[in-house]
Amino acid sequence: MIEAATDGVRTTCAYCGVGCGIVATRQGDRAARIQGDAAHPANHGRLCSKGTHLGETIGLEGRLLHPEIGGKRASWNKAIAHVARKFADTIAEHGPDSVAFYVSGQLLTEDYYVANKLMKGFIGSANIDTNSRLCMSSAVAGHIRAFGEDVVPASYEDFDVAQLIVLVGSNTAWCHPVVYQRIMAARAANGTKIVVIDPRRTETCQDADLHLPLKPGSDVALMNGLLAHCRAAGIVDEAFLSASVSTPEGFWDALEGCTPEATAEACDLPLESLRAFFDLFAANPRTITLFSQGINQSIRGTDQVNAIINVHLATGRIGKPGAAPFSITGQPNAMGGREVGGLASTLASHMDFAPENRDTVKRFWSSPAISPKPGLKAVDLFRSIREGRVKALWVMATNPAVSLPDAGLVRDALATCPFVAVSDCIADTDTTRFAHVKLPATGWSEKDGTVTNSDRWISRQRAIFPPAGEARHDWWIIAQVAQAMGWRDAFAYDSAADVYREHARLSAYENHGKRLFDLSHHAAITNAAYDAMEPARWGGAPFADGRFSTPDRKARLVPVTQIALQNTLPHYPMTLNNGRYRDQWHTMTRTGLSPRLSQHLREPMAEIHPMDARALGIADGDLVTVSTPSGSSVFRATLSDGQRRGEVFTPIHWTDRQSTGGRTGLLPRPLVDPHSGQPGFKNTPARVEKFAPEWRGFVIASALPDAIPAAYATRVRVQQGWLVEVAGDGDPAALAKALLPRGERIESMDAARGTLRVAVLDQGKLRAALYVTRSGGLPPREWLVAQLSLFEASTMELLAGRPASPAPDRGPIVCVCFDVGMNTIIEAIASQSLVTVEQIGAALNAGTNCGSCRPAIARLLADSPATGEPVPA
Ligand SMILES: Nc1nc2c(c(=O)[nH]1)N[C@H]1C(S)=C(S)[C@@H](COP(=O)(O)OP(=O)(O)OC[C@H]3O[C@@H](n4cnc5c(=O)[nH]c(N)nc54)[C@H](O)[C@@H]3O)O[C@H]1N2
Ligand SMILES: Nc1nc2c(c(=O)[nH]1)N[C@H]1C(S)=C(S)[C@@H](COP(=O)(O)OP(=O)(O)OC[C@H]3O[C@@H](n4cnc5c(=O)[nH]c(N)nc54)[C@H](O)[C@@H]3O)O[C@H]1N2
Ligand code: SF4
Ligand SMILES: [Mo]
Repeated sequence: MIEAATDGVRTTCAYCGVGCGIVATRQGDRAARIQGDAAHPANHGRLCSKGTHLGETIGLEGRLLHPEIGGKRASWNKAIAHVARKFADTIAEHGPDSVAFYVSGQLLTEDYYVANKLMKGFIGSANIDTNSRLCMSSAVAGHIRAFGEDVVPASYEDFDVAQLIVLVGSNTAWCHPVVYQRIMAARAANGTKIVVIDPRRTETCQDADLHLPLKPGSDVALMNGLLAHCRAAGIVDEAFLSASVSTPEGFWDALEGCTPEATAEACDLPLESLRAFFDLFAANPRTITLFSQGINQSIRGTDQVNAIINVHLATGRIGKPGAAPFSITGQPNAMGGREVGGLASTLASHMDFAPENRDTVKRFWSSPAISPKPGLKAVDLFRSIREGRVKALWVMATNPAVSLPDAGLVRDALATCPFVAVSDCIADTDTTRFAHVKLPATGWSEKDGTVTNSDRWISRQRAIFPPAGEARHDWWIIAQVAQAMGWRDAFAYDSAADVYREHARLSAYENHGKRLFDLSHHAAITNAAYDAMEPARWGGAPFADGRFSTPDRKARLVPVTQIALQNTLPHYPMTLNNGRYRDQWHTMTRTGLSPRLSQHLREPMAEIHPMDARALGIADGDLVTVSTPSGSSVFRATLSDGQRRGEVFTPIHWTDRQSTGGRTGLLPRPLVDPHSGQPGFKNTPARVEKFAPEWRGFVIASALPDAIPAAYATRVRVQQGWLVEVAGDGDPAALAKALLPRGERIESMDAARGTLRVAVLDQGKLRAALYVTRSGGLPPREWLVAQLSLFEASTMELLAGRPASPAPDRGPIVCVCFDVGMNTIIEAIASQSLVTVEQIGAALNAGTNCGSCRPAIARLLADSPATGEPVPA
């Protein structure tokens, strides 16, 4: 039932690295109809829930509409001159390495290119790092070690012909939903086998043949065990190894102890599951191993990446249709950032800081001062700011006050840094609160340029609307500052096309086949051709000829060994794992605006195994404090046997802007991988304790003040306003006073039960309401949320928190496209004897639009007593 369109503006989704094509049809000033682009090779018309509901995030709410200096509105001329002067003065006094940019995989390639050129070629420092350091840098380091170049040797078409797809440390069903649907389609058509390797049983496991819930951080042991098994089973490709791979001395000897038994023990997995995996691997040569943050975000991330690549190289499962290691990218332009060299450790255009590359790039840019060496990586960069060595910082398109590990230290750094400029499209984020200068950037629906997705398709993002207020494109802002710093000619770009041409020329410059990344076909692209550009993939089928980007053209097997990770500490006996929710994007500055997307999971939950919960005296729905050596925060506990014992999982999305609880960003340690500098977000020693507030409750309101005075408060968007879950001590009347607007007030209080209920009406319409209890229950949220801004409910109903004749409770919303709740689905399964996801779709529409909830529906089917079959563990 996907509706795909071809008329309208053809652009690319704002969110993940799947890179789905979108057709947006403008409807009025700031509204657009969003549909999948049937002609786009990444999605063929499909969109997930986030893409489908982009329309709810393109209004002007919360936008930064004009530049600000010191919190006051300023003209662009003044703001640009101010930033240029601060940077120039700091450089003059303290040298080029005293300034830095911290940028993002959410910049377009053109923005990224100009920022990188300014810092590395003109300021002459490589202190430009990107949030991709937190995301892909271990994959980059692993690729360079194995292939001599950061190339992802896979494409989505490989899923269509693979026999086996192994998903390692990737919750694909939630984080790359359209890729997941493609995998499911391949499975339906060809019987493709699916194995998921993840400590948690996620929705990605729903249709898997096998789930290996390994001990966190034991992926090297698992892959080494697999490799040893491949050798024992005689499926090592000796011909490929001798022609195309160099094998270091002693490589195989080091794997001798990696028996299935030792591996099962190291990974804490049942031997039979492990053998089942090894057998599947041996039997299915066309294998894709897709991996993401469960692999990259570890202090052994680079070794984990090479452990996976080793298996593929040794079995010759690379450079052939349906066979490859596949590092899937997270952000919409993570790949584009790698192409321009946006990391502090790369120079430009897939070149490093080797003298010949520096010479090439310097001549190409006619630049005065090419950086002699790599710059500071993100975690070190913020440490240097904290220590006063870096004194001027420009943050673009990222929210480091939330997303870097040890956010407390990062906030100290931002607070003490003598000069901080932030380019964002949103006015008030946890990071813009530290900015001396705020620069308004155009947002997704206004931007114009290119992005590169996970499988190397370069696609256009095109504007649907003119820029909001005085917002400007990021490349323009950077080029203006560069010009004001004196580099007029080198940054005299007229358009995004102008920048793109230069970027394409650099990729081809003195390349001579040394690097696969080569856009010579676009070096002279005209403005018109750029405007009309269809998605274009670079790199063809990488390594199909068995030749790699190393000097001897051979790939490298990299010896890696499992080390014991310190996942617990004396006062922190559990391990914190964390990651993403299906319908929220990072720090929620955009998805948080969408009432529909906020329906899926309305609170930051701490998922705990029921046995651990029992031992800690925690019941489902209790509040809990999760503490680590870096900080602590309160979450709502949810018990799940899909968690390993000893582990707790929390979402990364809630920030100070939404909440006083659920702040995962405060918890991870700032420990990094030694090769890539990527933080080990995924496993942090932690302690979980019951948090017992005197009262708990919730607030619905059409508007809210910035700060909510409660020990625990987490907010999400609902139609017409906000829903805030709260808990705290003392007199809840103080909360009512702080949160509820003036108006006609109706109130009920029951001192014995400790309940307080207040509703505020304005000319008969419900404006806000508060429901608090000390020991009793609370009314369901859905009906009340639906009453906001309506005349309908009676005083009696409002105070009761439910209608006089209640409709059945739908339960938590599963399908956000058609508003179908869990209870409705469970009821339909039972009463209509439904046994397939398709039948549920036919009966209720659920799962028939974007399809993001299909794994959740499958889970409800599996759990239903009538149809259920347990998922293999
Ligand atoms: N809905 C949504 N989608 C997104 C994003 C978003 O914010 N929201 N962000 C995008 C971005 S930038 C990125 S980088 C991607 C991330 O996409 P994913 O990598 O799929 O996302 P995560 O949820 O961070 O982590 C994936 C899994 O790693 C597992 N894991 C933890 N420790 C280990 C371990 O030791 N070994 C193994 N094998 N697995 C482990 C976790 O249990 C988790 O299920 O998602 C992109 N897509
Ligand atoms: N604990 C923990 N921390 C993590 C992770 C984890 O798994 N666990 N994952 C890490 C990963 S993989 C990633 S990618 C990061 C993401 O972390 P961040 O990059 O900090 O998260 P976002 O919320 O995407 O921040 C993007 C910011 O850019 C703004 N923005 C959007 N578009 C534009 C634009 O075009 N121009 C400008 N100038 N601004 C724009 C948005 O409003 C927002 O403020 O988080 C990392 N941090
Ligand atoms: S999978 Fe979803 S979030 Fe990712 S690009 Fe496609 S529509 Fe956007
Ligand atoms: Mo990411």
